[in-house]
Amino acid sequence: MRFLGAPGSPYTRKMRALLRYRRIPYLMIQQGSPEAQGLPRPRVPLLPTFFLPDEDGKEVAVTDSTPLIRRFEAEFEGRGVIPEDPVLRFLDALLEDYGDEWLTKAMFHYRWYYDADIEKAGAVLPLWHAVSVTDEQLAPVSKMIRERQIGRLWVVGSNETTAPVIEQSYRRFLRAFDAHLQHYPYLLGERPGAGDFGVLGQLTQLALFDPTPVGVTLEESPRVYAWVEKLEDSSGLEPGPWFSRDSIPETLKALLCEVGRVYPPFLLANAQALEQGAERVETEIDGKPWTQKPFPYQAKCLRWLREAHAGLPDHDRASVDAILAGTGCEALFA
Ligand SMILES: N[C@@H](CCC(=O)N[C@@H](CS)C(=O)NCC(=O)O)C(=O)O
Repeated sequence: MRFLGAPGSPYTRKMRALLRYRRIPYLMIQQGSPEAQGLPRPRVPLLPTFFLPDEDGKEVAVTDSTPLIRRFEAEFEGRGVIPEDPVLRFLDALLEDYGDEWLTKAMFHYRWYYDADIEKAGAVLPLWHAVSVTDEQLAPVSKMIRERQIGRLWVVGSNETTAPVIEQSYRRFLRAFDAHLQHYPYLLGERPGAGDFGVLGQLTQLALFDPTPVGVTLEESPRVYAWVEKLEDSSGLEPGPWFSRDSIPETLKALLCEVGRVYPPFLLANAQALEQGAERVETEIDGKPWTQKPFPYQAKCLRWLREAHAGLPDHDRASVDAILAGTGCEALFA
């Protein structure tokens, strides 16, 4: 299995950690390296890009970690990350989506909002492409990357209005996750699910790389920091059981409350803005104003979550609804 990736890409780290845990052998080709030349290109260039056979056995470029995890689940036996119980499977998908689509706001925001983070990322990111460049060669590339990425902050909705919402939600997430980890090693019990890898991907940057959120993480939860480094290579882990649907602990419900506090209001307002062809999403999240350009991909995320919810057998959906009742997540399916 070959893929193109970079250490500063949270979705690369998500998938690399997944492959390690699943004991699927891989080659990671570094973005910008000589080995990366001549590789097939995906329609939308995103990291990580996997190179996998299509129906005719021809190697093609494939992106998007969430469906890739499902594909690998079917193609490789053992150490699966998708729970068999449809109720747990649904919770896992919701948590993965929150990691991928909400925590990424914190990740991108912190990296390109404060000077110390901009400085570090601008200096280090281009060096991952080629370590042996001169400082003279590096300087203009760092400048270009900084300007380009700061210019993209709007994509995730980071701006002066939303900064406090993003930052407070990251702190609350850390506290809720810390409380959970005091009793259970993973989101859904004794084994990591796709949701753990979604959250992990963003945390490899927030907890380990960017100075401002690294500081926040250590202040709020050294435990979360430790969890990230541990899960990143869990090839040696012998996993235990998932939670049972009838014994979802309070600490997981508290995490779902944090998800429900911020993510559904965003998804719903985003979808509505797109439907109405509005220029901006204007809403309130956590009692504070939120404004950003609509994000079409996240309208798809809402649709997928709704399809998964609607596709549950009635008694399973009732169990999911009972677990989500009062968390705020139920608003997604109202
Ligand atoms: N939904 C995709 C998101 C992947 C993604 O957004 N990757 C980022 C880097 S972490 C990217 O390639 N952005 C475009 C760029 O940097 O040019 C996934 O789950 O794989």
